[in-house]
Amino acid sequence: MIQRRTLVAFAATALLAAAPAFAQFADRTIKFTNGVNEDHPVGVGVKKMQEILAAKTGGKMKINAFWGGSAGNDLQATQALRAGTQEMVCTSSSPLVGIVKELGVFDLPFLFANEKEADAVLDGPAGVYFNKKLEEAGLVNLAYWENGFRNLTNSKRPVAKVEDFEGVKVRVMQNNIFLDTFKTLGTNAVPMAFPEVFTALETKTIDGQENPFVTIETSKFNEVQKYLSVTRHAYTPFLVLYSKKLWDQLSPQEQSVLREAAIEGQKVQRIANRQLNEKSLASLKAKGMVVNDVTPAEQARMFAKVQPVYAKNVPTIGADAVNQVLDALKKARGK
Ligand code: KDG
Repeated sequence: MIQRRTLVAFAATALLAAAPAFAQFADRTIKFTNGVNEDHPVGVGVKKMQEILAAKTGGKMKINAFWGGSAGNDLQATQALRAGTQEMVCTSSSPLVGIVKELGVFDLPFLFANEKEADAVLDGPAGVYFNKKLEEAGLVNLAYWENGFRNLTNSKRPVAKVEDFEGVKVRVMQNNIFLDTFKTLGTNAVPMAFPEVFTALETKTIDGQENPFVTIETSKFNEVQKYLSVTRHAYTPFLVLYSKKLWDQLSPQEQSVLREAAIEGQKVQRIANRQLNEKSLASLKAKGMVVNDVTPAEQARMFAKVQPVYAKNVPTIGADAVNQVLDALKKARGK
């Protein structure tokens, strides 16, 4: 029978032994914002980050997450990071093209065919290239998480062929390439921050929007949208950004544990997003959305119609950035 005083002495020794292990971490509460709700797989990634920080820093570094755009939209948050007044944001790359124009390559329509290609580009040298551009803008990208393949919802009609886009008032992200793409397809495209979308749909200020199935479901767009058309017209990455001004104030150990946490978060977030993708589609159907596929032939017609978007925007994005992605794509496709 171990004496109680022996156990207490052992525990005290263990704590004293551990104390120096966490000495290099300061008490920090990291503000993390994004536009999706906590039941989106971004929540799975954040939970994993919180677990790792708790274990590796003895609970000294904590993430305080704000969901559903409650603490501002992606662009506002990103500017706060650049100013050094907020630590982190998980944001789509699209609204940041005014800050890092090269990110526009990810908005080119029908760029990626599947998640495997997206991972190959983002997790390879091209991803490093964009991370350097982000750092020059005061933003440290800790990892690429997944928003996913985007599909159109609207309250007017099924969109099964190019002509069906005509006249639909579609919200797009605050991004010139999405604006060009949806205008070229014939819609009345309206740029708008994500947190405003649900109300705009509810009040019929707009007819439609476009997002991955998981975002459509976790943002409850099915409550204000009738039609879901599986266009898969673009793949959007999430950036897990840290303010460089605040990053530079961290110790090497603190920086290292944050990078580790974000990469572990990436692994579980991508898996959760892909597992939930098909479940969300089934759930949206069960909740009454009228879902239509778009045939490969019609997708090809859509792609052909938006070719001018490439010609118009590639010079602005920059040939270097575009070639980084196209070269990585060729490699991923075994060409
Ligand atoms: O913070 C992330 C959200 O804002 C994200 O869902 C962005 O896909 C997006 C959109 O349509 O704005």
